[in-house]
Amino acid sequence: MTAITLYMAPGTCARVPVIALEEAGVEFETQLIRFMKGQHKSPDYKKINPKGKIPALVIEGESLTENVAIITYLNQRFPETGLMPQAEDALASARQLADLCFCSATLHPIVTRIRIPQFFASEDAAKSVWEKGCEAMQEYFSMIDDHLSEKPWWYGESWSAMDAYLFWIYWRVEGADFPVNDYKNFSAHRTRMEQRPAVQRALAREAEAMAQLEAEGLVFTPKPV
Ligand SMILES: N[C@@H](CCC(=O)N[C@@H](CS)C(=O)NCC(=O)O)C(=O)O
Repeated sequence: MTAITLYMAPGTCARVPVIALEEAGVEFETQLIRFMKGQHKSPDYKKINPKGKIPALVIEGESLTENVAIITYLNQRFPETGLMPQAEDALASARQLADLCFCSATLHPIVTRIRIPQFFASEDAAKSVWEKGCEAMQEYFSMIDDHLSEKPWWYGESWSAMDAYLFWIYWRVEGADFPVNDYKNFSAHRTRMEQRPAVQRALAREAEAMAQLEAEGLVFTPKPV
């Protein structure tokens, strides 16, 4: 059996590999990182991820960071699980990478500005960071909504890890007052995601981690802007 550990925290983008691993049906364990204790910046954790970020995957003692890399690796390591569509050539493969990078490098930074604007400005300017973030996100939500207009999943009839990434992005900004209901196809995609047994298992793992943080008084709740 392959020993796989995923370092995660509930609500974070670690949801993407948690879903991917559940969908892949491989055995893995999660290790909860306590942000409120600064554990992600601790010397021990930095041995696993020197950038002090979640998620980190440890597989057979080797660590791997960055969602795009983790998904790409899991897809290559467990090809039979179909985490990403089979790419016919180098261009198709690079385009899949571009899709995942769109989530991590374009959308994720905007998510952060919408979710925790006070990390990017003084308290009195946080609202304008949130507004600018929402403005930027609208364009991309429209694009995603159009893309999903005639198909259930990003790549058509087959689910992929790209859908897990979009699901996290949608959920994260929904909880920060971004008007997600204006995007009917994306909203329907979210509902489809929630119906998948693997997604339900992933969310149950997160809920367990959240209950643990609650019990320890370590839940981070950003102030509303
Ligand atoms: N590019 C990284 C981003 C990871 C990231 O920003 N993770 C957040 C949680 S969603 C984090 O660990 N934040 C803690 C911090 O920045 O101090 C990836 O895609 O894995």
